[in-house]
This record gives sequence, structure tokens and C-alpha cells, in this order.
Amino acid sequence: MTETAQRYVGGGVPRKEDPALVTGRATWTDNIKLPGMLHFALVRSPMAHAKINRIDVSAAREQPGVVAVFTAEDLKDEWAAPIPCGWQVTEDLRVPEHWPLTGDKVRYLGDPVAVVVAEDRYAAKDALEFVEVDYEPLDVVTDMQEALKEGAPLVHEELGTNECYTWPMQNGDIDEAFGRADVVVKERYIQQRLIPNAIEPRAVVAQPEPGGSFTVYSSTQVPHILKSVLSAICGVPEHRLRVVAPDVGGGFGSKLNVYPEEALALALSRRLGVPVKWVEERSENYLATVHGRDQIQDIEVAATSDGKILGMKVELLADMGAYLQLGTTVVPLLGAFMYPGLYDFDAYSFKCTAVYTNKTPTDAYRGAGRPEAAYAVERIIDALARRLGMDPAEVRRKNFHPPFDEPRTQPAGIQYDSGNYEMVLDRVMELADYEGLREEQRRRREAGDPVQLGIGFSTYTEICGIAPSQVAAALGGGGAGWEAASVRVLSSGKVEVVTGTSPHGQGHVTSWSQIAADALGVSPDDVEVIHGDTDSAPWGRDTYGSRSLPVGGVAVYLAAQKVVEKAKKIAAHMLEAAEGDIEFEGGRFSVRGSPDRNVTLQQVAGAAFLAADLPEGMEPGLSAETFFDPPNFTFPFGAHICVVEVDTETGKVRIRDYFAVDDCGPVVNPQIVDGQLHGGIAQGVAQALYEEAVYDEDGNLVTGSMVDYLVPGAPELPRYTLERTETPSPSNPLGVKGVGEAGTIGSPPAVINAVIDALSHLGVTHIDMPASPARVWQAIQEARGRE
Ligand code: MCN
Repeated sequence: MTETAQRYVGGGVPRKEDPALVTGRATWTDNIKLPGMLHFALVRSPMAHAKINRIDVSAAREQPGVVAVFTAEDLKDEWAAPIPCGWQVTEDLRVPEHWPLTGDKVRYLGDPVAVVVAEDRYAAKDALEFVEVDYEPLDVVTDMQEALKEGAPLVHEELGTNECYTWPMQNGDIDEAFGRADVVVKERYIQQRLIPNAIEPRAVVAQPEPGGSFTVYSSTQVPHILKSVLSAICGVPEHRLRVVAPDVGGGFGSKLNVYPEEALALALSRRLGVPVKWVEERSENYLATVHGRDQIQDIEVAATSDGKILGMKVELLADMGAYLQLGTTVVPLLGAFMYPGLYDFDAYSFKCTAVYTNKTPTDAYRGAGRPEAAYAVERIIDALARRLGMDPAEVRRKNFHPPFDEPRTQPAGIQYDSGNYEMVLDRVMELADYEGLREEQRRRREAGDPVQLGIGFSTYTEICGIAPSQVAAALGGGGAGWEAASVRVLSSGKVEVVTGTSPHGQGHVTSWSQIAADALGVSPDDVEVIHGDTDSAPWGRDTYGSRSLPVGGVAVYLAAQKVVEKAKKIAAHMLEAAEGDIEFEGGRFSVRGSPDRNVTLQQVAGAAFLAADLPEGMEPGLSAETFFDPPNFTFPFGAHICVVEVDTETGKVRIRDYFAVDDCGPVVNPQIVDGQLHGGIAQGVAQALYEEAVYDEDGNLVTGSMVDYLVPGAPELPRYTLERTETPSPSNPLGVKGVGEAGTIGSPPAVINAVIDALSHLGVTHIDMPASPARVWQAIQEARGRE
């Protein structure tokens, strides 16, 4: 990867982050305690839709420890702008006003209506019940299809409709493709609503600083975006605002946002002149942090009788919830381009209708748009295989793009960067002993075993490395998709890397140290990585969309290359040689052909700060800054096989084995990549078998805590057998592709296809997620009833 021998990239470097995490020395936002700090809590709507006739805060103000109580009316002068929608995906997008507190109406269960500030969090919480709100209940709409009907209750009356936008696209002659098909398979899949459960719920502290400045500490994935958006909402000039993301205990997309509580913290600290803190409770997290998925997918595939796909139509209904958060509008459209999956065919049409309902807003949740797309395409490929009586692997193989290492246009019109899909499928089938599994399945079926074996495939690719600014601009996202890095070699030769990425579990400190260490020929221990503070790392676009390595890690590499270029000039001067004759390897600059004439990076660094020792006209210092804006996304891919045992008498599903062969290009840290895949697959298994946010007709969240919302633990999860292939991406000089969401994207269809495969001989063709024992049992009974 560089002129320097690779020593650390690809090697098993232990995570530098872990000692602090496992010994309790991490600093979470809730650990921040500042002199004179007050705490706030929110009065949240107990109804999904109601008019607010009156709010009386007088009794709450009298409660012990309470310092102040504010309603929307009291704080209206604090706001320079509402909470913005981040992606203007169409010109006629209908955007409702979204203020940190609502004053006229509540539109979902948990909508904040007042804030209590007190000396401690308990006093604030205790006083909430003394805020009297006169709600006048309104009709509620929680179902997207109902919301689109004439006469449905309107979530935002001023918009005159619950439709947020429609977004159609078409590539190729779809009618012609369907016209010449031998078979058309049409399915409806439901992407149930999911609730992100980061270990650390959200938290924020805002502190006034001398001179009218503020520091905001937040458990966020996006300190840089938060800084500019908070500046716009609260009217605090950007240069007077510092945002710090301390240690962050996971986010999974849910902390890629700007929330009412963050704006309130800043406004309250300004109003009261003291630091304020808010920490989310777990049950509050279920209402107030964005949810994920919640789509209805109608998908249709036209094919020849020997299994060649000709065209695909997708119609999507996407639930926005009650308001637009930063990414709410764009999430379904990240999927728009991914329904074609690994398959090459002639024509594709897609239409998304986005709908407001009286529920918590949706937004990014690990994979955001791509797990939905991968699920639909991988389920319908299996449905097509069943219709044609073909092996599901065979249908896949027949339609794969052939291996390619240069960008290749796919049916939705975008360009995949590189891929070799047969290679991963072949390998995973070998690894799982596919033939052996089919044999065992036959035996069990013949024996009438009540516990049946199912083998489920998923072959996926995903759009990640969210970056190219041009694409961000085309989708109405403002057009800043770059990532920045600085590399500073200090006079002792030790190295500081400043990154614009904002890790919250992904191990960037370790990975970036490896990249810088190899590029500069030093040890990772000699590299410090600075991140998550807009004062010390001023430029950045943060962490989401598995972008950090392919954009931010690459920026580190490029900045290090710039440093090496300057160092070569200094070394040439020190060695009295021509710059073109200087070679750099293993941290040492030498003269070509005379290896004894050499200086170390440390010596060059020392000289770099002694202006007298520098070539004439050269500025002192040995540092460089880069903004990297790649030409394209990266498209990791993989093939997964899930093996399940389904008890046909109880409907219980047990995952017996899970095999995955993934390709994220060259790997920087194998241990971290394994961890990302383990966690990712676990979240996909969770969607397939366990998790579902359920609202009743009145808009009450029935699954409002971990007692009702089934987050699987280790006992529910299988042991994973992982392997990798390495197909470099032409999108960046390291050839790397992201991996942070791959497991979550690949796994749900593998699990559900396996469950259906186990029961297909009984006539079961469909089960919705989560495939709970009750649902599986029901599907078996229905199939038996049809016999
Ligand atoms: N990596 C590698 N070699 C590769 C690809 C990745 O060594 N070829 C390493 C990277 O160096 C980095 C890690 O894997 O240390 C993840 O890199 P990347 O795929 O670029 O993803 P991001 O760092 O941008 O992380 C975002 C991604 C997303 S979008 C979600 S959601 C998610 C995820 O990461 N949320 C997480 N993983 C998570 N892991 C934890 N612990 N917590 C979350 O909230």
C-alpha cells in the first residue's frame, strides 16, 4: 500500500480502546460533572395525537429543587430556526415545522411539551407530574395505508395530506421486460419497525463559556454536523460553539441526528447562564430516539422459465413517523438503488411514497435502507427459485454480475465498484457443506422428524462509504461528503493523527494508528488519534454509512503520504542528495544505491522544527491536512448461509450454524472486522427472529421497554463461522470497503429464507419478521389447512 513495508495493516493489533473501556475509565457524557450544573427532564405527551389547550406549570415551579419550568411559548425566542430536515430529496417535499418543544399539538407518544430544570435529575423528574397539560384527544393514525386514505386524520394539518413525498425512478424499458417474461413473481414484505438499543442512551451537557461561547458534550455520532445544525437552530455563531463527543456507548445510526434535547440543552444553558445536563432513560429512549425500518415493500420480478431475471419493480411505503429528523427522508432512498442486489438485468422501476403517521420519527438504523432492499431481493429470489423448482443457489448464480474490478453499471443506474460474487457463494457453500446439509434435510423430511432443517441463503451487496459530494448534492443532502484528516509528526518523531470521523465502538483509534504507523514506519503505540472534539478536530463529516475507513481512514493515509513527501525533501537536504534519489522504508530515508547514507523519520522530524536546518524557503514543521472526497461509494458484498432447526410442533426456531463469507476489500484490522460482523449479524438475527416495535390503534407503544421488546442476548445467538475474500475497491487508494453494516444487511434474509426452507415441504412460502414461534406455528397450521 505504500513504499513502506506493511507491518500493521492487516495484522492482529489489539484494540487500543479496550483497556479504558474494560476498566471503567471511559468518560461517558453522564460522567461529566460541572460546578453549578443543573439537570433537566421533559414532560412528554402521554397521547399520540392531541390538541394542547392549556399548560399550567405553576405547581411544578414550586416543587423542591426546581429552578425553572418552560413551555414552547416560554422558549420561542431561543430559536433561530426549526430542527431541519437534512435531505431535500424532492422539490415538492412536504416539511412540517419541528421545534424542540411543541406548543399547539402533540403528534406522537413522547412528543416533548415542557421542560423542568432542577438542582438534580430526581427533582426534575419528580416535578414532571406537577405540570398540568390539558390535552384534547384527536383521531390517531398509525398505519401508513390508512394515513394515505381520503379523510384520514392529518398529522400536520397545514400540509393538507399525510404524504411526505413520492420519489419514482426507472431505468430501462420495464413494460417490455415484463412483457417477455415466462414468469412473474410478486410479493409483499413487511419491514417491521425497530427500536435502536445502544448500551448508552443519549445524553447531553451544555456549558456556557466566557465571551458568549458554549461547549456542548453529547453522546453523538456526529459532533461536526451537530455543531453546524445547533448553531443554526439556536443562533449561536459557529465560531462560538464547541461540540465534544466523549466516549460514546454505541449509536447504530440513532445518534446520527440532532435532537430536541440537544437544542434545549444549549438554549437552557444560555438562558440560565449555567451548565445543564439531560440523560435519557431507557424507557424514554424507546419513545424519544428515532426508530428504524417500518416499510411495506411490494416487489415483482419478471424472469424466463430457466431463471434469468429480466426486470424488477419495487413500490415502497415508508413510514416517516410524526416529524422529519436529519436523515428520515433519505433512508428509503439509500435502498432505492440497492434492490437489484448482485443481479444484472435489463429494466428496473422503483417508487417510494413516504408517509407521516402519529409515531416516533424514523431515521437511520444500522444499514438504513439497505437491509430493507437486501431482504426484499433475497426473499424474492428464493420465491422465484421455488416457483421454477430450481435450487436457490442456482438462480443466484445465473443472475450474478460476472466478476469485475472496474466500476460496472447496475440496473438502478449506479456503478458498483468491484465484485466477485460467485467466489463468495462457492466458498460459503463449501464451508457449510451444502450438499451434506441438503442430504441431512432429505433424511429428516423422510423420517418425519418434528424438528426440520432449513438452509437459507443471502447474497448481498451494499452501498457504503457514504461520501461522494456530488451524490450527496444530487439527493438534496447539501453536497459535503468528504472526510478530513491531519497527520502531525512532532519534533520527537511521535505522531498525532486528527480525524473527522467520530467512533462510537468501531475502533478507529486502533485502525487509524495502524494506517499511520505503516505509512510513516513507526509503531502504532507512537501514534495518538484525536477525534470527536470540534476544537481539536475542526473538520469532519463524522461516522455513519460505513464511511469511516473508506473515506476517513483513507484521508489519514493520504495526509501521511503528504508528510512523507515533505520529509523526503528535508531528508534530501540533510543527506545532500537529490530528492528523487531518496527512498523511504521502515521509517528510514536513504539514498538510492547507498543505503548507509540514511536518516530516520525521528531525525527528519527534529530537523523540521529547526528552521536553520531546512532547505531554503521551506516552512518549518512536519504536518499535513487532507480532505478526501472519493469518486464513488464502495460496495462490499458477501454470501451467507444460515442453518436453522424449526420445531414444527411449537414453531420455535434455533439457529444451528451461521456461515458468512464477506468481502470488504483489504482488511485493516481483522479482529475489528470480525467484531463488526458478529455484532452486525446479531442485529440482523434480532430483526429476523425477535424485535418489533408494536403500536396499538391509539398510538400507544405496546413494546415500550425491554420487557416487551425482545432484544436477543448471547444465548439466542449462534456461533458464527466467518471467512473473507479480498476484492479491492477502485474508489480509494487503499482499496478498502466498509464493513460496519454488512452483517446487518446480509443476515435477515438468510435467517428467514432458512426458516421457510425448513417448512417449504409443508407448503409454507411466507413468514413475516420477526419469525416468532407463534408466527411460525401459525404459518404451519395455515399451510396444513390448505393441503
Ligand atoms: N475495517 C477494517 N477493514 C475493512 C473495513 C473496516 O479494518 N476493510 C474496520 C475499520 O478500520 C473500523 C471498523 O472496521 O475500525 C468499521 O469501519 P467502517 O466499515 O468504515 O464503518 P464506520 O467506522 O464508519 O462505522 C459505522 C458503522 C455503522 S453505519 C453502524 S450503524 C454501526 C457500525 O459501524 N454502529 C456501531 N458498527 C458499530 N459498532 C459498535 N460497536 N457500535 C455501533 O454503534
